[in-house]
Amino acid sequence: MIKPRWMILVCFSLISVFGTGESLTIKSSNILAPSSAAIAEMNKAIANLNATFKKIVAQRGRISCPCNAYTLQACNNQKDILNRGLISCGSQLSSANAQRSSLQQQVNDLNSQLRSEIAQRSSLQHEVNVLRSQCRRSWDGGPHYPIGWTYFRGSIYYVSTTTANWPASRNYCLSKGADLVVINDADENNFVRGFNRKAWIGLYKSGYAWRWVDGSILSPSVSYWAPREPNNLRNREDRVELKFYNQVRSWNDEPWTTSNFWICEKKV
Ligand code: 2F8
Ligand code: CA
Repeated sequence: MIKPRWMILVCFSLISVFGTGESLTIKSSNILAPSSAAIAEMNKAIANLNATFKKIVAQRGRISCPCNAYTLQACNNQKDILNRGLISCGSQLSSANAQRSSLQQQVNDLNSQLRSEIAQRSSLQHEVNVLRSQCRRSWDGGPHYPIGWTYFRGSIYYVSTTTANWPASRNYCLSKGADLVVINDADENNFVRGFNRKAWIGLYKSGYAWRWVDGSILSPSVSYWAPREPNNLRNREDRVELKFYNQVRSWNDEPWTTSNFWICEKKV
């Protein structure tokens, strides 16, 4: 049988365990970012509480109260203290269990968030790789045009920044794998007029006809001579310039020796 004096000591030491509840307090840093260490800490606290609970129950079972009315009262008081300890211990246990569940939930949530972010990163990485390879392909062999060349309807066009006679102009274009521009319709004529330059085009006199540099004969329905042109002034005008770029009827015949800007065209 345990003496009431010892009981009081045992009870006070047990109650001091429950007094402030500090041993159960979870650091806010752990709650914000729960880790397996935080869960382990909770499990330890819960195990301690369970052990304490069992100890109190065992101590209470071992109390055997004497018949003396005075000591009986003291003994019952100790029993009350132990019972209150049990109640406090039980409620702290449930609170610790609830905190552990909440922490576990946070760990689960964070893990699933992590998994989803890893999957998202992998998908983005894949996208980056695809774009990189597309860029590389485009840079290596895709449709990229040299600086100064402008794309229009399947061709690229270049307007010179210096001037030269007609054959020298044509040679420049040929050296670039292009030729002087061949104007096939009104849209293309309007496009080249948009360069706002008096410039050589790929049209020249061939016998009595006008011929494009691609070998085709000028069609009267697709010609844009300026009024009163071609006039073959002084009987020496055998090449064509786009002269009046502000108007649809913009062409003029000129001697090949005239120094002009020029327009190259290259099919792409
Ligand atoms: O330089 C030749 C050029 O001279 C004139 O234009 C300034 C002629 N224009 C007219 O006669 C209306 C062009 O036909 C000629 O090519
Ligand atoms: Ca003329």
